[in-house]
Formats: sequence, C-alpha cells, structure tokens
Amino acid sequence: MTADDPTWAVFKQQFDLITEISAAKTGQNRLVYSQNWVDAQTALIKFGQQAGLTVTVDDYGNVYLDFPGQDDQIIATGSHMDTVVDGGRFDGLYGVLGGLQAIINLRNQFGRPQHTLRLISFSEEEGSRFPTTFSGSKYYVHGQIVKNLTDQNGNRFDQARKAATSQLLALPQVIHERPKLPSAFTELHIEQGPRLENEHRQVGLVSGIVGQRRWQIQVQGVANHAGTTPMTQRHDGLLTAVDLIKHLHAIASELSPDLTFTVGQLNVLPNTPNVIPGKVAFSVDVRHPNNAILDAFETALNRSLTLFSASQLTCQAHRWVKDLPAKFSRQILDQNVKLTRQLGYSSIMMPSGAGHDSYVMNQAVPTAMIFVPSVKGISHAPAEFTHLEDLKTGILVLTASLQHLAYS
Ligand code: HGY
Ligand code: MN
Ligand code: MN
Ligand code: MN
Repeated sequence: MTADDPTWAVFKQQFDLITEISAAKTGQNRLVYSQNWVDAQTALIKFGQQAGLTVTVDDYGNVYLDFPGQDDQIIATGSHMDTVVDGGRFDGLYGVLGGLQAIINLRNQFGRPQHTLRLISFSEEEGSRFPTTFSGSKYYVHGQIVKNLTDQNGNRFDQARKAATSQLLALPQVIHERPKLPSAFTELHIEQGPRLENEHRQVGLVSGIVGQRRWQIQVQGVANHAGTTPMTQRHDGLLTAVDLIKHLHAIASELSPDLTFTVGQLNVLPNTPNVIPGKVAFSVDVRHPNNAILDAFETALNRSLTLFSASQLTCQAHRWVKDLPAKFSRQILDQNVKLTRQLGYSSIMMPSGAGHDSYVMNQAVPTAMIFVPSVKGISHAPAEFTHLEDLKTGILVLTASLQHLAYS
C-alpha cells in the first residue's frame, strides 16, 4: 500500500487521524465512553457520511454505517473501537477502518449491492474500563444491558454510557436505534500472536475461538505495623496472594501446555511500605480450546481458596467471564479459503487465542474472521505492529468475501 495509491490513501489518513486522537501516555487509550472514544467514534461517523453511508447509533454507542442494497438482507463486517490501557494501534481499529475501506472498494468497483453492506464499530469489547466484556455486541445481538458497574475511579457505567452516546446522537443525520441483525458477519483483525509470522503465511482463516474464563480473586488478611508485628503473628495478604498465584500457575501448567494463565492486574491495600498488606485483589485469565480443561482448572481454583485460607485470612473468587469455546461458520470459512487461494495469498486455518466481538455475533449469525500477521506476535502493547502490505492483503480478502456474500 503506497501513500499515493488513491484507494489506500483514505484508509491511511483515517487510521493516522484516529490513532493520533487516541495517543495518550505511551500507547493507544480509547477506553469505552472516554472522550478519546467519543472523538474516535465521531471521526468514524464523519468518515461514513463522507463516503455517502447512512449512520445509525444505538443506546450503547455502537456505530453502524450502511451502504443500502436492493433488498433488506444485511451483510456486515466490523470490530471494536475501544482499546486496552496503553494498547496498540491495530487491535479493533484495523477491523473497523479496514471494513469501511472494503465497503468503499466494493461501492467504487460494483455500485449498489444486492444486500445492504454494514460496517459496525462496537462500543466495547476489551473489558478494560468496566468489569464487563463485549457489552456493545451483547447489546446489539441480545439486547443485554449492563447493570450497576463502576470503573476503578467509581464512575458508573450507565452515566458514562449516556454522556458519551448523547454526544454521538447529537451529530447531524444520525439515526437512533438498535438495528436488525445481519445474515452474515465477518471480522477483520490482527492475529495478536506469532503463528502467521512464524509459519510465513499472509492470512489466517479463523476456525473458532478458545474458551475463556476470568476471575477477580480477593485475599483478605490483616493490615498491621511492618516493624512491630512479629513474623509469627502476621496475616499478610500479599504473601498469601503470591503463594496462591504460584500454586494456580503450577496447576495450569500441569493441566495442559496450551492452557494460558495470566495475572494481569494486582491491587495491594493500603499499598504503603511500612504496612503489612491487609487486602489484595488480583485477576486470573485462563483460556483453552477444550472446556473440560477449563472446568478442571476451575475446580482446582475453588479448592485452593479453602487451602490458602486460614484463621484471620480469607481467599474468595468472583468469576465474571465464562465463555465456552466457539466454532465459526464452516460455510463462510470454506468460501474464504477458496477466495484467498484465488487471490494468490498463502493462508492457514487456525483458532483464535484472543476474544473478539465475533464470539458474540456467532451466537446469532453465521460468522467468520480473517487474520493478518502481527510482527513478533506482539499485541495489547504500544509495540503492536502490522506491515502496510499485510493490512492491504487483509482488506482485499475481506473485500472479496463481502463481494461474494453481498452481490449475489
Ligand atoms: O482479551 C482478549 O482476548 C481480547 O483482546 N479482548
Ligand atoms: Mn480485538
Ligand atoms: Mn484486544
Ligand atoms: Mn444473496
């Protein structure tokens, strides 16, 4: 993709504009319903209107850009607009702007489609601000609403949602509704792992998504004086949390080498050098293609809570994600294998270790995903990178896939 290539200059310009809006601290920060998030969704709405697409926004701030077809069937593509804290530039945004570019490519080449082409920018997928994931796609697919959640600064989900979404609804020519579901959904996304690069393949055609579970674990010990409390009379929340994390990590490794185990968040209270930690909270994220392995881990985790509790020290767990392994539409997957081969790209069929909005769309609509390589497999970090040529490949495969679905 060269800058002077007209159909790509638009994508590059849009991508640079939104990544500039979202650049804060050391990485990309578009936490759901933050001002960066509002500004990014606003920019996307303007891109859609410049491209002559109709704009719909629902109560959760999902943005839908439609290129009307001859009948009322809808073929959709899209991804999420939110990011993790200090994230990379491509996770989510590539699927949103790449999907828009694919629709613009089809409009320029073939004009009006048989079925309406829809680009969706989901409001929230990551779960990086409020303890909920996929709130945008769950609202679109199931009408599911989020109740009584606050972020780490005590902001309430519903207030943040209304304040942010009202700014989008105030924009000119924006339809306010939760539109009907499409008859197919395809998400373009970076792989976020090293496989395509290691195997020198240009495209990943995704067979499904591994199962995932997430807990908030709380260890409640007794805060006390660091200097005067004898070592034999302590109920140290942090030392217990460290031992529990090592114990759970050992269980995960024994259960399966493919079971990913991550403690990404650790809060120590009162987090002061001369106070023995009383309360410690940490996250546990585990993933595996086989649900029985995840069940076995969960049984062992629950047993560990009792094992590590003692007099004056309790260990509790609250599970807030339980996603079963998912298989995507075999029909669209096989079609994409054929199209990718016809376009002359090398590809592999592979499962996704990362969660995606496609997980929720797949619960109601035939769904597919297309991956492009991540350099060194890095993601959820500022160093996340995908080469321009690979970005273009993904958009061209998506364009061919949507053409097959929407123009016949
Ligand atoms: O955590 C995930 O797998 C996704 O990137 N939200
Ligand atoms: Mn993503
Ligand atoms: Mn992500
Ligand atoms: Mn058709």
